[in-house]
Formats: sequence, structure tokens, C-alpha cells
Amino acid sequence: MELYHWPMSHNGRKARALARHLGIEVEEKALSMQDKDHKADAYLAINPMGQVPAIKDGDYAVWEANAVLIYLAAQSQNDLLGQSAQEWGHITQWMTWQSVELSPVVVPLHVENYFKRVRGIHADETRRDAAMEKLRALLAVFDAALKGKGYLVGNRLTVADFAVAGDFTYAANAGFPLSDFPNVARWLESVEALPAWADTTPPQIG
Ligand SMILES: N[C@@H](CCC(=O)N[C@@H](CS)C(=O)NCC(=O)O)C(=O)O
Repeated sequence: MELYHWPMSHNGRKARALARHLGIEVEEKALSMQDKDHKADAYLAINPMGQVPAIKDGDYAVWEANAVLIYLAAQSQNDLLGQSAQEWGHITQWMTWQSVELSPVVVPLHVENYFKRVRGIHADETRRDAAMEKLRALLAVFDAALKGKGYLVGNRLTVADFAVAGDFTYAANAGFPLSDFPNVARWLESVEALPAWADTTPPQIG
């Protein structure tokens, strides 16, 4: 099984971390974004969206990071996919929340607060402030959901934690206000303590 990623990619990171956490033998294939490997025909045949991560397993391919997580978790007997209809509902809820609500807010903050800063480019303050306001609203919801809980669903690690934690990969670099959301900060510390999470920390830039 091949797992296509890019070392800086927070979406690729969560797939790499889950594969390592489960001890699944995957061949990690690092693409070069600079060389536009992700837009080359050979890769578009695997993921026509031209994004990472994606998995190729024989003739089978799957892309969209959260779908990749489900495919990886389903490779072995474990309880990362939930143990009941209720857990599966909540796992899907948080994975969808990450993809539809959180990710569109996190990406502009990566750009404005981190990637532009290390390149010496001025941030677009209007874009940054709008994203930060939305992030605060989302973190308030997330923090309330984590009150009194170690993990998001069933009080144990599931694919939902991997799915959402990917978006916190650059939380410090991009200035996420985690000190105002103590349950989120505590949850993130638990995920960051996983050896597989630490092993997939992206290279620091700037
Ligand atoms: N919704 C997709 C987003 C994937 C995504 O945007 N990946 C970034 C890297 S973090 C990428 O490949 N960007 C290159 C591009 O969009 O051209 C997922 O969750 O897999």
C-alpha cells in the first residue's frame, strides 16, 4: 500500500500518523509540491483532485484525508472506528465538521499567520481577522464538546481525533488562541503524546 503525502501537509500528516499508530505497513511516497508532482498525470490518475493524501493499494485508490483514515483503520481489528451506531454517528459528525467547518478557517490562518510570515510577506489582516473570529467560534464549540472528556468520542482514541488533530498541526505557528480553550489544549496534548503523532511532526520552516 502506498501513501502519498507531502512532509509539510497537515492533511497528509494525520494519515501517516494513523498508519504508524496501527503499525500498518505503508510505503510513504513524499511528493514535491515545488516540482508539482501532485499535478502530474501519474498522480492525477490516483487522485484527480491533485491533492494529498491519497492511498494506492493495488488497483484501488482512495483520497480525501478522512476517507483515507477510515480505509486505514478498517485494515485491522481495533475500536478506532467506534463500537456502536451512536459512536459511528459522532465520529462521522466530527470528521465532517473538520472537513466542512474547521479546515476552511484553518487554511487561511496557516497562510496569513505562518507561511507569509516566514517568507517576509505582509499578512492580509482582513482575511486573517475574519478567519480568527470564525476559529474562535469553532473552538468554543469544540472546547464545550471536550469538557470532562479525554477524547472526542467514547472517551477513547478514535479516527475522529486523528481527523481533527491534523488541523492543529500548525496551531502554535499560526497563533491559534488555545490558552482560551483549555479543554482543546488538554486534548491536543494527549494526541501530541502519541508516538506516531510526534514521529510525523512536519519539518519546521522559517
Ligand atoms: N479536503 C482534502 C484537502 C487536501 C489538501 O488540500 N491537501 C493539500 C496539502 S495539506 C494539498 O494537496 N494542496 C495542494 C493543492 O490543493 O493543489 C483532504 O482532506 O484530503
